[in-house]
Amino acid sequence: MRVAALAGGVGAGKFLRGLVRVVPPEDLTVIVNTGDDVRIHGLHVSPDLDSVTYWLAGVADRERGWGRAGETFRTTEELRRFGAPDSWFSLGDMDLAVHLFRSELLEQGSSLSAVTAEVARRFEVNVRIIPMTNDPVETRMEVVDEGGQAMDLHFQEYWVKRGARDEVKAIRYVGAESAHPAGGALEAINEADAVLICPSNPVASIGPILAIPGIRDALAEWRNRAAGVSPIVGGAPVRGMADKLLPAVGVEVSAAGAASCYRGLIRGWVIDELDRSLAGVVEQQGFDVVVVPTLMVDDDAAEVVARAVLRVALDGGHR
Ligand code: FO1
Repeated sequence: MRVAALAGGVGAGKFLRGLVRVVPPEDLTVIVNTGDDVRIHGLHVSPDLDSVTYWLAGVADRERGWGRAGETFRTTEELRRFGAPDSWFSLGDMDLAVHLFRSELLEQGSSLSAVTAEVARRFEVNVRIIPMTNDPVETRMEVVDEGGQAMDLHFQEYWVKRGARDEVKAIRYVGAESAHPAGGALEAINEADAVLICPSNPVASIGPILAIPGIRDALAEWRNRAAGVSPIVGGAPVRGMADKLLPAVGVEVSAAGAASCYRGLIRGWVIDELDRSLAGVVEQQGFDVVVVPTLMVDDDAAEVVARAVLRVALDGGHR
């Protein structure tokens, strides 16, 4: 069975570990958000591509979510002592190796797709991980600070540098409208038996992927075999900033609100047991619903979620 999955960072990484217990890794293509990509100390950092790779490789830090387990931050600490302007962003010492490797290959003319495949190979990950595009796309946040000052920030400046303290007015995926899907992305969707949306932020993670011309249409065309997992449980994101970003696009912070971001794109939606009372509301929006425990505390829990979303993508909902 061939499966294509749209993915952001940590939530996707946890989920995909469950999915590869159900689907052979070589049958799985993961299309990953690159709107969060950022230049730090002159290096190309791709947080979501790296999170997906690290989780699938089994080297991710489960508590922190991003970066590698057993990581040290000596270089970042030293850069902070230097007063390096980008040292608000913590790059682990082992993680840094990936950014150096990626940046050098990109500079030599390799595509992000090629570098991503090379990194996955070195981590012995057999899943096909592809960036949503090889073109530059940047998620920008129009915000207002505590003093009423308007600012236009890179997503990582909003999230990491300023700790998501600003009020979000609008989100833009700059460059998306003229970007092309990376080679293999549309084919993976068109040829899949099931297309899945990982439990990732609909605005910061999946929104940029759907903004790449062609991807939304491909999903819509195959919506009868597509389904997603709610990243919102009990009215709050499992982790991350969806509670700040969904209201900015006029969407309620709930499993039903998150589903509404994908109306016309998927048939099925997996929600947590805590949100069972919302199942009817989600069904009224036209989705088949499956209710399971979605908190992926370990790979066994992630496998339950993976089986549930595959079931609803292929056969419809069972409550
Ligand atoms: N998140 C933080 O909150 N602080 C950091 O310093 C930080 C560094 C970082 C470095 C590499 C990487 O792959 C991810 C990193 N993240 C960090 C996570 C990242 O900012 C976001 O959580 C994702 O972009 C959202 O998907």
